[in-house]
Amino acid sequence: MKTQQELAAIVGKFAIKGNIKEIKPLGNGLINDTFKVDTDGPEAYVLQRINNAIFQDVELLQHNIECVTRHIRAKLEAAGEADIDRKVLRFIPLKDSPKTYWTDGETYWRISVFIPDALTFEAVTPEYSYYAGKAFGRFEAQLADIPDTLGEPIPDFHNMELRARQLREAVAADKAGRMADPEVKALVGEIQKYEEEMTKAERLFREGKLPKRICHCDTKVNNMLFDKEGNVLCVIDLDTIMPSFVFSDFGDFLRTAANFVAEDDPDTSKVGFNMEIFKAFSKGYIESAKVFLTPIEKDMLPFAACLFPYMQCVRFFADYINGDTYYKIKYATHNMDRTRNQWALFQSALAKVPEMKAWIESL
Ligand code: GN1
Ligand code: MG
Repeated sequence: MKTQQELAAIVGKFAIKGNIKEIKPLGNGLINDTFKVDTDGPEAYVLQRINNAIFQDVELLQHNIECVTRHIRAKLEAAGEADIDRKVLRFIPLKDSPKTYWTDGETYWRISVFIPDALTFEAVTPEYSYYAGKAFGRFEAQLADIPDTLGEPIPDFHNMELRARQLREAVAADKAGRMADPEVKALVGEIQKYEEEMTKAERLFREGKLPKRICHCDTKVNNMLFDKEGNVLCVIDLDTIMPSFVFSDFGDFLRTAANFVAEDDPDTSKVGFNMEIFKAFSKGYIESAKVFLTPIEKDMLPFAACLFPYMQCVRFFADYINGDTYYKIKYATHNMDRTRNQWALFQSALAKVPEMKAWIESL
């Protein structure tokens, strides 16, 4: 952990306006460390330590983010939008270079302008889900004609074949001795029964039937800023923007927003897939995304709603079996609770596929 003085020295590398008044922790992401920097100048800032164990190519990552924010800003300007600084993130360059990150060779840092009077939520109503759906569909539509080439900051991030393989590798290595637990062993078997079905998007891609598009790939409900009236201001947490199936954004939003409880609630009897949220979100999403969505993408949206609880279950479970090296945990069995929760959500979503299909067809 860095001291206040050390954090202030890092902030001092960037071309911010004003003097630092206070630096305090912000939000609850599982990967990066985030702080709010208050100043005596006109704006406050968000300081982030980029987790470079996970994002190993920070240069590429910031390149992606700069291209995306520049492109969206240009679109907003062309559309004559007001208040653009609240609708797209703005990263601050260093004092002595145009780069938007600083490193001491070990840790990596960046600063963006803090968007004032914005709200984030860990849970949303159907009405807000509808706005969120419109916003993510619009985000993808805005990026459809980006001229730059974007890389994959985490290669094959949402590739289910890779995630299934990583689970198999974790089980085989059993680094933390957790395979001795009969519950763990049984759940591995249950999960693998669905592997064939849940990896079908990758096969369709190889057959040339399913496209990849620039997606956000971390559309958890708390990665979106709303204003006080419920309008979506912008999407944050842009590290994972990369070419992916549209299922990524559609599925990961519902994974968090349509669960009746948080992703780590240990009481699985409360977990379930909320169809009201699904209906509102998919309506909004399709309204904005219909300009580019192909029939196969649209038909597979119920699949996406199942894929993401499944994939996240596999990812949390592999991390648990590996001895908790990826996600931040607050207690020893945190990843196991997350795994059980996502498994229960997957089961609930699966049971609702016919209802989801009927709704999507009606839109
Ligand atoms: C991580 O950083 P955060 O908390 O927004 C993870 C997502 C997972 C999520 C699960 C780079 O997101 O993929 O869905 O935790 N991000 C990365 O809560 O792995
Ligand atoms: Mg986040």
